[in-house]
Amino acid sequence: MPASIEKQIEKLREQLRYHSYKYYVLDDPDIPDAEYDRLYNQLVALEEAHPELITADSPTQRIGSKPLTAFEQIQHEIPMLSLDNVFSEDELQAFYHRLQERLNSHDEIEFTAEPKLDGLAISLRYEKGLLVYAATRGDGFTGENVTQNVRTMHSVPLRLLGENPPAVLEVRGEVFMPKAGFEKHNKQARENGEKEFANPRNAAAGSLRQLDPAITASRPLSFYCYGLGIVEGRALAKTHYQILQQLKDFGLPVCDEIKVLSGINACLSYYENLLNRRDALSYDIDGIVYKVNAIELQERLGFVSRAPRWAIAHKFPAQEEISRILEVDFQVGRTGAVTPVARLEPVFVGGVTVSNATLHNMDEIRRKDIRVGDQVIVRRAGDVIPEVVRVVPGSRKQQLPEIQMLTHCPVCKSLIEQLEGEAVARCTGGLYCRAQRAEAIKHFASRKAMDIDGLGDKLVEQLVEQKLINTAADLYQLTADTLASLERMGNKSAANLLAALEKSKHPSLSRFIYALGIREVGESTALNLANEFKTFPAVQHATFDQLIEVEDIGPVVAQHIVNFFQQRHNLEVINQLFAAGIEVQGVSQAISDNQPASELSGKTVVITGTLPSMSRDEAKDKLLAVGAKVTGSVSAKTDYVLAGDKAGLKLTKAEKLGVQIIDEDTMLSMLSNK
Ligand code: D41
Repeated sequence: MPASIEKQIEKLREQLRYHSYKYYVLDDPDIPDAEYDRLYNQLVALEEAHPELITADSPTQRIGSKPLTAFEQIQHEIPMLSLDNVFSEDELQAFYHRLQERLNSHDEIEFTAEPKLDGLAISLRYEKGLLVYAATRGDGFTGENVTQNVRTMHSVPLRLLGENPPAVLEVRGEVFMPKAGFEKHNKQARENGEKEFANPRNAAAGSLRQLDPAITASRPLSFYCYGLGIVEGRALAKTHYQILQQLKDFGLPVCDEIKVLSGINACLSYYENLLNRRDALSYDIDGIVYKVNAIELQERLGFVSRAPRWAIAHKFPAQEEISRILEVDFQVGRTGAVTPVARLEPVFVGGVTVSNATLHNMDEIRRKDIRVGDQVIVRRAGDVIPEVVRVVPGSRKQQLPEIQMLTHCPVCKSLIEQLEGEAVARCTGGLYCRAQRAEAIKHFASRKAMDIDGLGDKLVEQLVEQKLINTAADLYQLTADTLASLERMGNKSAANLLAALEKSKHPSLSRFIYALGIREVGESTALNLANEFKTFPAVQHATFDQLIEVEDIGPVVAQHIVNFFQQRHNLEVINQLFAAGIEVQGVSQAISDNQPASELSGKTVVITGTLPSMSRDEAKDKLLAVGAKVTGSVSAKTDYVLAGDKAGLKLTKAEKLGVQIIDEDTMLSMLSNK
């Protein structure tokens, strides 16, 4: 056996341990993952060629053991204590005063403050620097041997780093599942129809108590140390904080939020600070643990029953509580989304009393099988809207009917639509629905839509709130007096706004379509529609089959368009807009383009017969381009009939009604006349 192979193997192991430490403990990797993998694979190859050189502490030996049939019991040589709790500032003050009394001193006491991780407590035993076992806390005296599982966790070193770790070192800490891993695991479980974890704490416990270590290895578990058990062979530092730093130097992970603080006020500000940042942390915490920092003082203070006198957990308000669903209502948001909302028996959760919680959408209600009358777990985390997490298992004592989505909007009575594959149901009331009005009008007035200068969001909200407008069409009924009576609106701005409204009355077809705020009809879809259908009535009456032929329009958008124009309310608003003097320019234009004006702009023209130099379609395009309307039949509203060869009935009718008849040449010269 060449000595160099052994050396090579040992060197690779050292490198891998060091890089794991940088990555998992210091969160500061030196090398990219791919380089780590390369080193790892080199080691695997060497060990395969020389299996006699494999040792249990090799980085390749994290997984490999066979599933167990049961967990062995392990006695903790030094019991794992429990922690007393306080829930308020007053209780914390009382704790502090007890300490001062016992220590017979009025000096400020120094503490470490650490986040209280929501996971599972374990004890790791290292002998001569090697991990010999890992045990759960159990009842504090006897736990379960979970060594196989803990070995799969990359943040737990199989061999300690540094020159002289104690001959025996027991390290206590918390195993937890970071939020991201928890979410990911639950998403996968949901997709595979498997059971989800109720919270990260259950996830950590469930993952660690697997008989098959391969399952544990697939779970994203982390670990932070917070204390010691037995230490033999050498003394560690004299304060809790310094000891944690020593553990970190041995390659063990320590939470980097841990701070040394002096006195109670510093503890309270640490608490407030972390409570505010709770949601931003990558792991769940349920409070703060304060520990007297000096080991000497800890020893003087000692224990009561099973908890140390020198430590206390200051709990955060619970983010989950149990309540009951009294009723389910539906709310319409500003975009028309219809959201089921649970009315609850009031419950104190996350620091406030909650009596409403979102149920998100019908899919969520079905998935969680929530019914009126159920006992449920309500969650309020930070500033997030309270939600119903799930039904309390086994709490339903009688059959309850399923919750049904409404068919019509509770605000405007328009049809509610829910498209295939979409979770969100929506009110189709658009411009008409009071819940959506302000948003719809803001959109209508916006720069890329009707471009009404001076009609900002604030003003729209004011107008809607004071019921001065109900729909976009009402904008055109506003008077100088009404406007001038508004807050922060002088005569001058009122006049400017009226002028802007007047100016907006001749939108291009694409702008007008866009301005209607049809779901998923943005600028470019509006332009495609205008290009395809040329006139507003053609768009309005387009069938589903015609619509899906248009560039970039699929069945979903086509259905939105059809639904929009089927709503009587929407048609009313559109008619009011026309009645108010909106004249849609009859052809597609890029939204920023201006229409060239001509003598024929805005006129209604009927084309008949064969034209000498162009097809009827070409003539139509020319007319539409200047904003003329081209219709199919002659009536009293027709301004001109463009007649070519073999013009038949339409010409006769025009003569009868006295409609002016023009030929191609006349049309061409009129087109360029302003
Ligand atoms: O983060 C924690 N969950 C945590 C738990 C912590 N940061 N410190 C702790 N310190 C102790 C003492 C003071 C008894 C060593 C603890 C726990 N105990 C603990 N975890 C579960 C039971 C007790």
